[in-house]
Amino acid sequence: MTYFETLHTALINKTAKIGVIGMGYVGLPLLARAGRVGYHVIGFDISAERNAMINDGVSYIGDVPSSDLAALRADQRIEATADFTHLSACDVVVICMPTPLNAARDPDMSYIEAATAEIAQRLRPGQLVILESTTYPGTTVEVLQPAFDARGLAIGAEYFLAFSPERIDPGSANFQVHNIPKVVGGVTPACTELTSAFYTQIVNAVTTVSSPAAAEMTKLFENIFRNVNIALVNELTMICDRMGLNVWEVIDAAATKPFGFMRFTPGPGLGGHCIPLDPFYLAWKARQYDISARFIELAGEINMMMPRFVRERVIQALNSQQRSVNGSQIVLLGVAYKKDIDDYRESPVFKVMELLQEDGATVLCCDPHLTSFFDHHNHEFQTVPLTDELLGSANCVVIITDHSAFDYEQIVAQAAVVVDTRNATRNVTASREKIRLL
Ligand code: SAJ
Repeated sequence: MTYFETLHTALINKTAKIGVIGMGYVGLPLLARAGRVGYHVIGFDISAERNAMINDGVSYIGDVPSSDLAALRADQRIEATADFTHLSACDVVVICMPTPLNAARDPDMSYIEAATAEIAQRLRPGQLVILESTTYPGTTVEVLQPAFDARGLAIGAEYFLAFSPERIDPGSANFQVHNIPKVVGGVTPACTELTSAFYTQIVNAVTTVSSPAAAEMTKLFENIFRNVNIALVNELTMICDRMGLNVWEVIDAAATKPFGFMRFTPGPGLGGHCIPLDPFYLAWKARQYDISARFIELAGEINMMMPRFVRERVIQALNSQQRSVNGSQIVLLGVAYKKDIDDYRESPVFKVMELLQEDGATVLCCDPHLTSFFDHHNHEFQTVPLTDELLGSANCVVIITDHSAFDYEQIVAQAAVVVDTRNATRNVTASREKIRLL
């Protein structure tokens, strides 16, 4: 039998051993799902703490219950290690490593390069390598393939390589690994077919495309679509402000259109580990083809204007109380980058806090999902509990994140004035004169 036939059979009958590099919010759910459908899965992470928790059947990712890990451990289907020599035992190796931006806001490929080097050292005939990390078109063929080809194996015959973007939406109640369709692009048709055969065992729909670059571009397109549409509604907010129009009324009215429209809402800025960052992976690569991704650059500029727009709203709100920002106490409600989660990466709260502090305000933060948080300089901030006393002592309250746990009736009743960047108070009827929407 050929290496292709051997691996294809092992993928279908679940005797293939799977390796997943990176036990984060993408890798751990994938490890658990692959184990659940019957594969033996080895998770690779440099964190001894994460590996120990997985091997003890204890989860640290909300989407993966500890009970699932414990059951998989009891069945000896999963294990975690920092020993990358075990990669040689894996028939499939999936890379789920971070792809952040560096200080110059260019792609930081160091995690991918490190994983590639570990795999290349141990690459053997019959292995399939899949990159899932969001990255610029060309990464799989330009960064991974040369390292693997250097081992002297023939791609598509002796080893196999593909890209399949992760689409995990942390904390989503409706979409988990098994019901998020997968896009697959292999370097050769055999690579595509084996990768499709693998994911067909673990997700409910697989779409194949003609190359890894097409799959890499697909993922960026998905997230750039969101980024530019959020920027559009943020720009509309600033225009409506000048015209004295209520942008939320306009959005609600536009959303009555049953086709050809998709609702996005303004906010204090763009947070998260995907949407603000992914577009710059494409902009960076496009420049190498002498084309500027103007939409992406413009969207980034507009989204980055929102914290200052919030500051303007606060100035207006305090002005209505005959107060200056300087010397005021301002309470920010919400640190997380979106509602009902504790993730605050790239959260706009940091820029809003910085601007108000520069104006001389004392700023306190409440977030029911966080007791403390760190800024980019690794300074730790403690959040404060939301109480009537705190609200009453504030000269202005700003809703940054529309967590469901907040009692918006209480907030409006107790606060002197509220700047609501999410229209979270839409259902509050009393004291509406205290509310300033974006
Ligand atoms: N935001 C707005 N207005 C909107 C939507 C979002 O200001 O109309 C802000 C959010 O407050 C947040 C940022 O944009 O600060 C990003 O929000 P997001 O809803 O896009 O959430 P993310 O960053 O968790 O995006 C993830 C992405 N998932 C993957 O990349 C696999 C994205 O593709 C999903 O569409 C999104 O989750 C989702 O729908 O929840």
